[in-house]
Amino acid sequence: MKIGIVCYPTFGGSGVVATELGKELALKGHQVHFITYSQPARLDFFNENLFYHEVYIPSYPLFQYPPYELALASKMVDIARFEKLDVLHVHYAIPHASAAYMAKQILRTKGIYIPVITTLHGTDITLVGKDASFEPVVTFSINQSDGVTAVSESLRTETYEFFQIEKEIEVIPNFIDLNKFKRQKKEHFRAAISPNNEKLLVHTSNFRGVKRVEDVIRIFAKVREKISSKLLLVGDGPERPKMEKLCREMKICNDVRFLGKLEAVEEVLSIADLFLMPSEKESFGLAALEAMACEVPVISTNAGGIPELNTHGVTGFVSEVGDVDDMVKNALYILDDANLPTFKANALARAHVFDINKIVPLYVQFYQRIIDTQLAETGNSL
Ligand code: GMT
Repeated sequence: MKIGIVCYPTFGGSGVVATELGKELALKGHQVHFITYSQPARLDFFNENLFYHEVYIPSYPLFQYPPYELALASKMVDIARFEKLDVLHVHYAIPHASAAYMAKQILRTKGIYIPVITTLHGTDITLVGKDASFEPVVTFSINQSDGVTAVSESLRTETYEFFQIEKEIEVIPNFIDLNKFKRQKKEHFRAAISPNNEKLLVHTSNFRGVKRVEDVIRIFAKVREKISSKLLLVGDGPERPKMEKLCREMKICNDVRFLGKLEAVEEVLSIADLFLMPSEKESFGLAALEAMACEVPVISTNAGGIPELNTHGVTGFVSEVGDVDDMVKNALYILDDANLPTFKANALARAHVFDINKIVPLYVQFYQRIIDTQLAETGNSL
């Protein structure tokens, strides 16, 4: 199959999922063409089936806002036409689904029929997409997609609740490469970070408001009063300066490390005892799955799709958004040496449900179904 993948090239969840999906499809013999504005962060190896096409946006003094969507649609037309793509798979509705709709219409005028599949990732529905500035376009472009997937049941439900969607939405959950994300022996690293065998709590995110990093720090400060522990914060984003200030005010800087953006997150997760995800919104919680694959139990909220991943009382605990005290109580329970090994083993077992080898074939089957449906329809109309 020849597949065009459109995504954000950043470290964010949707870009990571799209890139890992493309890499795996290429390894399985499919030809994959990434179309985006810069090299995807995790597109880090050579394979004869992988191609990357950069979207170039010409600048002109008239443009206060350079029209990325138009440049993207033109690039999709070009690649679909000349590479003879079988399917175009766009990740994150805004603006990829509407740009794909435009590309599809242009291709039709040239007698080329290419099915478009849109994968909804979260904030494209739960936050940004709901804004009146985008809602009509998001609704239209989802309905115009030939296939639609969502990364959790919760996101599927929320999409139907908020938007007038006529399409069937298929849930294909996110996945994990268990060969990459596995607990590695990093004793020297652990000894350097927690020299007195303090417990290690970890949080990774893009430090945006919805992640509630302040709750991470407040949970940690209270846990630290009961158990000697350290906190590692991976990632960067708009909330970071405020969080650094908070740590200084709380006088806990000696036990908190801001590590910034890291490629090898699995190395940090390999020395962790507990992962904190107190998010206000989270359609799936890929960062928690990465932690679980490294045998790290999860303290999270019950927001969005997280409970579909983090099983309460088994792989960790889920609490109401903002209930810091409950999350502290649960964290202390897990960190008890009598409980920790069981939670670690359960977290790993649950991660296996989302094994890349089980989930990626679901996408291939979905592509084939949508391609066959479209062939039947266009075949009939020709
Ligand atoms: O969390 C973010 O802000 C990044 C965002 C993205 O689209 O890059 O992540 C969303 O997609 C991920 C991959 O499907 C999910 O694991 C995240 O839960 C989801 N984030 C939210 O819903 C806030």
